Amino acid sequence: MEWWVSVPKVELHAHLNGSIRNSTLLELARELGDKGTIVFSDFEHVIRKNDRTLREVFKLFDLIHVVTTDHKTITRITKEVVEDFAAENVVYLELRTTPKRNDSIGMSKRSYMEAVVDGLRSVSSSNLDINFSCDDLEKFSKNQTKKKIIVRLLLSIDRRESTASAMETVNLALEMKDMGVIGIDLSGNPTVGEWATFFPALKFAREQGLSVTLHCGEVPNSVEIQAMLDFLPGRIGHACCFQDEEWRKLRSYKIPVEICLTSNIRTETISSVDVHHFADLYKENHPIVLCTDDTGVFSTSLSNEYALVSSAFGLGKMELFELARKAVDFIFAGNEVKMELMKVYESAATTL
Ligand code: 6MZ
Repeated sequence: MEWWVSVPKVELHAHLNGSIRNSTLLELARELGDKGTIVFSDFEHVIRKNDRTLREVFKLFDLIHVVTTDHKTITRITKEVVEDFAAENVVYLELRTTPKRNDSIGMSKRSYMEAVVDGLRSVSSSNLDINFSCDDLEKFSKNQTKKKIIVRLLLSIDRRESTASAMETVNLALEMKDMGVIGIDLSGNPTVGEWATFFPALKFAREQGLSVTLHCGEVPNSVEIQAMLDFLPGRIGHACCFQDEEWRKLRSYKIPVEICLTSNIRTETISSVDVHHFADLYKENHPIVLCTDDTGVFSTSLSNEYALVSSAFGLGKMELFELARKAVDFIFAGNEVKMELMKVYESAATTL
């Protein structure tokens, strides 16, 4: 097994519907093709395409949502995505997803999220133990026989949503705190929507004790990027299209950055890995965490992202281990979970 696979890892930026296995996506599409709901060959062509611009990625998400958005499927993909992360030794996962309403199949944002939680519940098996609620952490940490993964949920607000819809998502997150929901993410096509639309809901979320992470700077937009940084989110994702003033704010506010190398390169948000801002942020010791974004859509894995950092920037084993370990500082879960993860890294350090 490659070393990066065996090292314990923390994943903080993973979108549920972007992390579906290709095999599952094709199976679901084939079923809908057989029913005549979609044309399977068109779908297959898009799924199998490797390089996509940012615009094409969002078209793909709309297509993915056509085949995944019913309760049974949401439960299934949640289970599979968690199992896939656990299989490559992700020990803590913050999984984000956009609660969806679809009246034609009786789906509300709440029932969508309940289907996600059902998926988490169904993960436990003979060789894998999951913890997704703070209540059971003590019992979970005592069980030493199985592989373990701690999962917490972030609810995403899609940039296509209105203020009222964003507020509904925040209220849902508050209602579902005891089911492992700990925060809010703002994501979706960065060329759509206005910061002012989401700001009231994000501000309310933070006032109510939820953590907030923002997709920030996937496209150039100085006014929005600066407003986002001044909001002082708990973390931001991407930070690709920053100007000098935005870098200055990011550094002075010390906002942790979720780095998604493969995603940024595949969507051509960054022209090549050697000019990626990872290098500068890493050298300056700015808080960063390696993440996947969408393992399915970008055919990557967290281990692959660590391997990429090693080959592109020449980081050795100890440096990569430290990078993985430091991610614990930036998780949104509380101290109890942090302590648990610190124990995992202490024990892993003895085997280096
Ligand atoms: C912005 C992204 C994204 O929520 O249906 N999403 N938003 N930038 C990205 N980088 C390329 N990757 C994924 O997962 C899919 C949704 O996550 C957001 C988009 O809103 C996409 O529709 P869920 O589980």
